[in-house]
Amino acid sequence: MSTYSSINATDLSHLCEQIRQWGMELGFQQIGISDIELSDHQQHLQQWLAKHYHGDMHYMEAHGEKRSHPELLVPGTIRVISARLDYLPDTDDMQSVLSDSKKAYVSRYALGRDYHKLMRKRLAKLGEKISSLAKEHHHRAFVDSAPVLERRLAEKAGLGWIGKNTMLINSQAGSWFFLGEIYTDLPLPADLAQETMHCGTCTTCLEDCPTGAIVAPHQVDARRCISYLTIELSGSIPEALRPLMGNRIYGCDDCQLVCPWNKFSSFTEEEDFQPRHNLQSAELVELFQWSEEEFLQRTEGSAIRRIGYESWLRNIAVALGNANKHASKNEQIIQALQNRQNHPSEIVREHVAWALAQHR
Ligand code: B12
Repeated sequence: MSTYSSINATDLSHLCEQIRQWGMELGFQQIGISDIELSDHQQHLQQWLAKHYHGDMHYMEAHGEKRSHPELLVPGTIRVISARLDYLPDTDDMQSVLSDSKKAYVSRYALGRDYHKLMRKRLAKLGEKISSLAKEHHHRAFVDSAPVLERRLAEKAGLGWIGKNTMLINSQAGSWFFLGEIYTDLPLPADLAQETMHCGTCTTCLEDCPTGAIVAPHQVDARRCISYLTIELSGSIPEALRPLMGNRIYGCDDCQLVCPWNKFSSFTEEEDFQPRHNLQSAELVELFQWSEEEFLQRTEGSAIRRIGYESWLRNIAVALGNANKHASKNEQIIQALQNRQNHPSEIVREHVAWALAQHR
């Protein structure tokens, strides 16, 4: 890029070191830099779309080649700075919540404040700091929402490998982290890409996925994934999948929980990611009783709010249908479901009727 003809290689490698240091100061655990060549994964993405694994997530097919061509999304982009932010809060044992069918399992990334804003703000700050040294620097920060192939970019930046569960896995930090990026027109030296995958012969995630959504190594059929069913899908959850969802009411962590690499993960110290309203181990019945007002108030600033009250009740109804089927003492559950039998939403009524039928 001619704009930077005045910056020499030494300046650029010094700038890279600065970027890493600023990244750590801003609370990221790791920063890596990659070029923008993504054509091999463009093919994977195309095949995934062709098989309709994206279900109703039409945004996944809506941007042409922008996802695999960063320079089409932000003209002039030649490098991507990827950042890792660990999110796992130090909560009760996750397995014990999952195996207590009266409790609600909320995926660990969603227990506290929504990560999007927090991360984008920090990336924007990092971008500003870079501009203070490279004056004509053009950049844009992304977290999740834009057509960006985040995991492949992070893999290329040396942050980990894409595992069989499709998560980006880091050999020292597991996979309980978010990714975010800065697209830049600075010709920064790229880091060494992660070339090797360390899943070996392990297929635990494929075997333990409750709904069999990991249909082959590195391929998730989102239409079966509990994360998709509880968060992305609006409307009716396919009946055949409901009994397999257990008590997972928002997202699912099973493919990370069983991953042996997660024994190397660390808990986050971010105040914003600490659980609110006891969501790490709340009772299903209690959450099902929240009014719409309570839902809106208690999920303020949380990612959960985006699914809306109707999907919230729908998801909990399914979990209540799966709760404690074999025990005789489930009156409290049946009562809670009956109280919602005449809810104005047809979706809620249908899932409540299904749940009640499970207890008959
Ligand atoms: C759409 C989406 C979903 C969908 C679809 C998931 C999926 N696997 O695609 C749903 C709603 C199901 C979902 C769920 C979750 N998601 Co999500 N999701 C995304 C999003 C927006 C796009 C992902 C994407 O591009 N999918 C397209 C497919 C084709 O890509 P892929 O599955 O990753 O497959 C890649 C490889 O496996 C490879 N590949 C594909 N086929 C083949 C075949 C072979 C043979 C080989 C070798 C390779 C290969 O190429 C693909 C492209 O690189 C990203 C953010 C972003 N903009 O990137 C977040 C993101 C991936 N999600 C994230 C998270 C945290 C989750 C959940 C853990 C949330 C939860 N607890 O419920 C679950 C995990 C489920 C899972 N195992 O993926 C994080 C992941 C961080 C990390 N450490 O990897 C991201 C990066 C968001 C973020 N900014 O942090 N998600």
